[in-house]
Amino acid sequence: MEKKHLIGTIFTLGSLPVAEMISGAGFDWVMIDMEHSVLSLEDVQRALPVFGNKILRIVRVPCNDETWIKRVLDTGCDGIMVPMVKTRQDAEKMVLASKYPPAGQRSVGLTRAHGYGASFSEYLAGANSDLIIMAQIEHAEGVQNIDSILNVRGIDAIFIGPYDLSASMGLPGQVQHPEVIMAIRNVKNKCADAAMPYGIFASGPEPLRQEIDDGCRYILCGVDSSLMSSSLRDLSDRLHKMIQ
Ligand code: 3PY
Ligand code: MG
Repeated sequence: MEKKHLIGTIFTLGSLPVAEMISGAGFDWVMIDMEHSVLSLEDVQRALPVFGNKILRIVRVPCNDETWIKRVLDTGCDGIMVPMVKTRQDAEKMVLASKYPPAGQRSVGLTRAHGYGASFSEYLAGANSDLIIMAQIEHAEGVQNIDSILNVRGIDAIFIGPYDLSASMGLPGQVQHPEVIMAIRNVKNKCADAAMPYGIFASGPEPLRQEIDDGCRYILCGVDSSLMSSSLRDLSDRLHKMIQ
């Protein structure tokens, strides 16, 4: 039976053992973040086989750009997340860059995604339907234009970014502010009406209880670097207390 909720976390460190740890920890998906990290395309391509194919590997591209989208898809990831989709035009642009003709304008290469040639025809035949194309709604303008964005064919999921959304509303970091919560609720309701799967990020698990109850499909929690940093600080604090 297909899972209703997919749990994931964010990979930014580029370390192959960290990729192995994330996929071994039982997550359903990972967001490999090229927007807020120093990850190179080579880092991403090296990490993909280490994650393996039991975990859905979605790469967040640095921006809504045709060149980035084609190069990232050519690494052989399972899909992309495009930040800051604010208008119908933004949504159309990302879909055109993500789909091979006739649905779009993705250029045809011969890369890791195509098994370096061995699975060229199969990849071309399946890419438009199999790859997961996520649009991030994380700006007040995107919330305002959600109806027209949802009308663009070829988007597989909406991903809500509470941090950028709160910043665009003049409330940076205040992701629990009632106005931010109301804007998020609006997007969630529209997604539900359009039968569009959606996802959301939280830095820790607590607020995600509600999201699970509300039907969120792509649950995203934590960032590898901050998980490691907070465990290290916690360990150090506890040891310091013992020697006082
Ligand atoms: C945000 O909250 O802005 C995000 O992009 C989370 O991934
Ligand atoms: Mg963001």
